[in-house]
Amino acid sequence: MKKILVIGAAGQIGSELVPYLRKIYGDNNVVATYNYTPLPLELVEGGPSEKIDATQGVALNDIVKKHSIDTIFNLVAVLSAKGEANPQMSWKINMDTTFNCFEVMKEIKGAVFMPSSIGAFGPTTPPDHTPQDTLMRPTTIYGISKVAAELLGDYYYLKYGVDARGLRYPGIISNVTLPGGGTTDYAVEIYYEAIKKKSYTCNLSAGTFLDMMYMPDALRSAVELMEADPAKLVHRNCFNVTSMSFDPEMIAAAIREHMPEFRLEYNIDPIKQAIANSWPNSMDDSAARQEWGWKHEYDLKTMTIDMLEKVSAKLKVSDTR
Ligand code: AKB
Repeated sequence: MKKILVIGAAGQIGSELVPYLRKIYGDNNVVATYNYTPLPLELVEGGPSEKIDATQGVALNDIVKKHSIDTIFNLVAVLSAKGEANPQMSWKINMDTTFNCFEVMKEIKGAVFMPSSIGAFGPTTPPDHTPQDTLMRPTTIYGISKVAAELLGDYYYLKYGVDARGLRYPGIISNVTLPGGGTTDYAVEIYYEAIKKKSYTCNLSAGTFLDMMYMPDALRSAVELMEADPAKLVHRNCFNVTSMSFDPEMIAAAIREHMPEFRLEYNIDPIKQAIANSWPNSMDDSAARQEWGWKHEYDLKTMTIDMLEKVSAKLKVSDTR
């Protein structure tokens, strides 16, 4: 059985990935770590946890040894928009953590899951059906750190035998933990505001198409990639994966199917808009589909039904507290 360390377990993906992994691999085999943001109680009570600053290699090494870890899921990242506010801090956190994960796992030839992003692409990348292997010259510090991390993953695999694998995630939409500091965050906020106010002011313009994915597909894709037969992997770091591509008008129309009075307005954030304009409209993820059988389950319609139901229930619960 794998012994897994999840770094960044309090974040949007980590807070759902930890219980998902614990169900598959056993509660005691998945160690949840956090640094500044405390873990939700459910994660603390559900299995082992540690507070750690993963930018410190010695501290990370100690935790890996203490729990006999053989696999790391590294979810620490300062996202795209937040990164532009403090590029130096973003680079340090994103890169030091990534580098330390690979360094620590090189001794034991362990495995590292590293999420990359649509943010790894840039304005010179072909924007439609963006190929798996293509020009990658991102213009954000986040994107630059993602490309560097992808290359490091291949390097540590080739040079040291670290089983490094990763996905280029699109915007992830979820109803448990809010994202923070991303360019695609609007696609989560819109559901919360629709339920609270029946209207939303979007900071990206109509016609801004971006790839997106619902959290259940994001969790499943990470595990399926890490369980994939290595002999079948032509690529490793990292695979394009997507479930849908839409613009703000399309997500608003999907919400209006259930809430005809929903209103969408715009107040463009120039920094986020410039970032979104530099990213693909839609990725080609056929390499993931061919090499390890990736298949999305949720589309815009089915995700919207589930989001409206789950977020409504969540907001009703918090209203009565
Ligand atoms: C962001 O918007 O920065 C992230 C991402 C697409 O990587 N959600």
